[in-house]
Parts: sequence; structure tokens; C-alpha cells
Amino acid sequence: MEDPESILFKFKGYYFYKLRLNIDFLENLEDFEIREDDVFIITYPKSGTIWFQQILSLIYFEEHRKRTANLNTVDQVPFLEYYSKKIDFAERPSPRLFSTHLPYYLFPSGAKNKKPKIIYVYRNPKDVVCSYYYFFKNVILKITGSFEEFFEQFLEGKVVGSLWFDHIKGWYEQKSHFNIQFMMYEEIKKDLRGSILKVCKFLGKELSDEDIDSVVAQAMFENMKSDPRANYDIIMQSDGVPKKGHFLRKGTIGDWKNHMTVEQNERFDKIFQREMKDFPLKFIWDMNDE
Ligand code: PPS
Repeated sequence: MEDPESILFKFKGYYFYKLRLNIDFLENLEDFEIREDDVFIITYPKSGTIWFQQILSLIYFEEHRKRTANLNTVDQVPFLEYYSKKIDFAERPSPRLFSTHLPYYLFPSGAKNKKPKIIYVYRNPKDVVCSYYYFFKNVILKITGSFEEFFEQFLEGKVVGSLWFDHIKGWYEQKSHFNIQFMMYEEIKKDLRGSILKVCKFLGKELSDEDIDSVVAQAMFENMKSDPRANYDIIMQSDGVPKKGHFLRKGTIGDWKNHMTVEQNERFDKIFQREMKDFPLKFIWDMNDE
């Protein structure tokens, strides 16, 4: 297994990708000027970030919804701390849409006063670790090791996003300081339309039934996977290294059962029970779970 340090950058106790990290920006992130009408998607990696980028872009941009302009989702809802193109955020018209993997304590402090809308999307961490493994193996191309090795790294928090448990608990415990809506990947998967309506309500966006139909259709896994504006393949190709994988891999619930051994699963359950004791948000581990 390649030394994880070769792709990681540690800043104030939290691991970032070195690649495309805007380090100057990071140093000044605390003071980044927040607007009241900004909207943020916050995720731990591999929890539905690009899915929600697509959903937000479709909700906010009629030209995206109606396909009248050739918009790349990632440019419509750019990452705060990573860039595919350098963007002057101060010049961007409101409402600005962002995505980020930041932990609560690195988030711009102005958010506590300005109360921009924040959507925190979380996913069951067994599927996160599987999705993450394939991402490193086939997309980032930096690990040649086994799932077992990656699993250990994930449990140690030696991955981008650091410890999954700290990320979600941190945001949840701090929720009263923010205007934040928690959304579960698995619920979105099971009820895409209902989830989009819930998000529209939180955002104060009223779309016609026809517009909602269009958002739902274009946010479905198969449709995103085949849409070059939404599937991120363009970003993967941009560093000139041929990749074997895709950001949109399986998009399902319970793939962990195909990867984790009984022993790994039992260990994970024990850690989960210890770390998430009294944590009130629900988790779904299987497609058939309610
Ligand atoms: S990243 O690298 O952190 O931005 O990755 P992220 O986008 O958070 O997560 C990637 C996983 O989300 C799945 N995905 C979807 N699932 C269902 N429906 C739709 N429309 C969708 N879009 C993205 C994607 O397939 C990755 O999960 P896996 O399990 O690897 O397929």
C-alpha cells in the first residue's frame, strides 16, 4: 500500500487531498465572507456529494434543468477547498452554491451569524468505506493494497476527511449554531422525489410538478452516470492519467456485504455502537431496511 501521506495534507488536525487543494485559501478560510443566501452541501467523502451537487444545480438553474445551456455540475456547485478551475467566489452572483468536506471547526466562522443554508448528507459508513476503497484504487490510482489495508486506514482516520465518526458527530453536536438540514443518502435513494421536495422546502424553492419531475429524472443514478456534465469523468481525465473507475460506480445500498468479512463487520459494529451511542440520527444498512 502506498504511504497515505503521499496524497494527504494535514491542516489543523484534518486530512485533505493534496491534489487541487487551495492551500492559500485554506489558510484564510476562517474569514471567508459568507452571504446569507449562500447554500452549502457538506459531506464526508463518498457520501453523495456529486449527487447533491447535481440536485442543487438542477433546482437552482433552469437552464440546467431544461438543458438549454451546457453547464457542468461541478462549476455550478464548486468545492470550497478544492478547485478544478480557479474561481473568484467574491465575484460570483448570489445565491452561491458550494460543496465541501470541511469539519465544523474549519468552516468559515461567518456562517454562525449569517446562517446560510447547509445540507449535510450522510451515508452508512460501511458503504462509505467500500465506495472509498474503489475510488482510491480506480480513480485516484494511489493505492495498490487490499480492501483489508484500506479498511484499517479508514478506521484510523488516515484518509481524506479523517475519522468518519468525528465528522458526523462534530456537525451534529454543533447543529444549533447553523441553519442545517441533515439528509440520509439511503433515504434519498429510496425516495428521490420525496427527498427533493424536502430539500426544496428547506431551501424555500417552489418548483412546478413538471420541474420536479425533471430534477428527479436527471438526478437518477443511470441518468447521471451517462451525462458527461454530471458524471465527473471530465475531471478524472483532466490530469492525463487513464483511469479504470468512475465517480458513479454502483450507487446502491448494502454493497459492503460483498466486501466486508464477518470479522470485519463485527468489529465495525462494535466500534459503531461505542462511537455512536446515543447518536439520534437513523442509519440504513440494507436496501430492504425501512
Ligand atoms: S466524493 O469523491 O466525496 O465527491 O464522492 P461522493 O460524490 O460523495 O460519493 C460518491 C458515491 O455517491 C454515489 N452516487 C450516487 N448514488 C445514487 N444515485 C446517484 N444519482 C448518485 N450519484 C453519485 C456514487 O456512485 C458513489 O458511490 P458508490 O457506492 O461508489 O457507487
